[in-house]
Amino acid sequence: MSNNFILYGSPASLYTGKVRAYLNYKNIPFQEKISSLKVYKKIIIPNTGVGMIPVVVTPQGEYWQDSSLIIDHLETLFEEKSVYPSSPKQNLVALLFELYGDEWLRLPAMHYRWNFPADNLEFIKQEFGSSVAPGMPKFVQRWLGKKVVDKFSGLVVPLGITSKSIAAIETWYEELLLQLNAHFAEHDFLLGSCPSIGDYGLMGPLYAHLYRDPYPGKLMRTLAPNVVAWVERMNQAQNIQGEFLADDNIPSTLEPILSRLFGECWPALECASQAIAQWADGKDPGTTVPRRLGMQSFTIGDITEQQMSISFSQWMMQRPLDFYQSLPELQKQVVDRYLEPLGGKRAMGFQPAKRVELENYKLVLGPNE
Ligand SMILES: N[C@@H](CCC(=O)N[C@@H](CS)C(=O)NCC(=O)O)C(=O)O
Repeated sequence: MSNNFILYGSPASLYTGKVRAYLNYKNIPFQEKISSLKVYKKIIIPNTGVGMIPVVVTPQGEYWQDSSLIIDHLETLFEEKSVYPSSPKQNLVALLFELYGDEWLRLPAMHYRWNFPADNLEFIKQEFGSSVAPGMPKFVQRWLGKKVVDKFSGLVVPLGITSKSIAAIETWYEELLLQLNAHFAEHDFLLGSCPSIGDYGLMGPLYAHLYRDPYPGKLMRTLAPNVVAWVERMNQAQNIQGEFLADDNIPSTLEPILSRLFGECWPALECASQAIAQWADGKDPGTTVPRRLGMQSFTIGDITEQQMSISFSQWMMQRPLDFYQSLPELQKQVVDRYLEPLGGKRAMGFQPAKRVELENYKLVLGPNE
């Protein structure tokens, strides 16, 4: 039996980019295999029951899906160079950035991939075509690629990326690029000279869509060369032996980013959580939660728009909340003093009315409190 892990995914996939960079950093022996239609049919769906990537298969033949779970499982097997800082503020901030990358940077990622067809569409069709049907004739790839294009581009408006919100999304994303550019002028990674789980969260959208796709790639290279350098560092971190900043320090360059996280992303997460609570009324623990639960409002800058309520977001939100709740009182007070001016103290007091869990690759209602 091979000692290698297998990563099933594709170059254009957001969450595959997160896991691939992590596997490289940790020097975990792995082989990447394209998640072609055949692989979905013969391997991914029969073994996980869901049509999602990335999937990691262990040398023992276990299947793992969900980028955060994959990383957490691997952290227990490969303890060196942990991506979880051991000090409270840094670990919380790392988990918040992971959440931001996974759940909120989807907006610019999807906008810049799908709303610039003159620059992107041919590239992306080809990418999808060659992932879905590698080795097949070009006309088959184009036909199958178009089906995947239709599926994902069809999500743009339901995600809330509309003529009303696009200007605000672009203004916010350009501001974020400049803020990260200033940050990476001083630091190699978010929290020092080695990557944390927060870097991996950001890496998904900032690599697969916003660095690789032609239009946003140009934008990133123009506005934020230090972010480009960080993306490249993230993908080639095999030999990095850095450390997190001393004394639980958080660079001040991250503060404006965290303020917008708490001001804009967090209220949307709370809405998603309320949608679960409403839906869950009278249902038993263990019941599968639908992936989408109606529509909800969200605000970016001075624009309020509607988007579908994504139930999985609450699972991501529980990660920083659980960590915060697990802190001893004295550490909580230190963290609170840091979070208060950023709007994060109130946010950390939020308690989902119904918890969710991942069971057999699906989101289910957690046990009653
Ligand atoms: N939370 C999951 C999200 C995975 C995910 O949404 N993957 C995308 C590709 S990047 C996918 O497979 N989407 C298919 C679908 O949503 O049906 C993770 O972190 O692994």
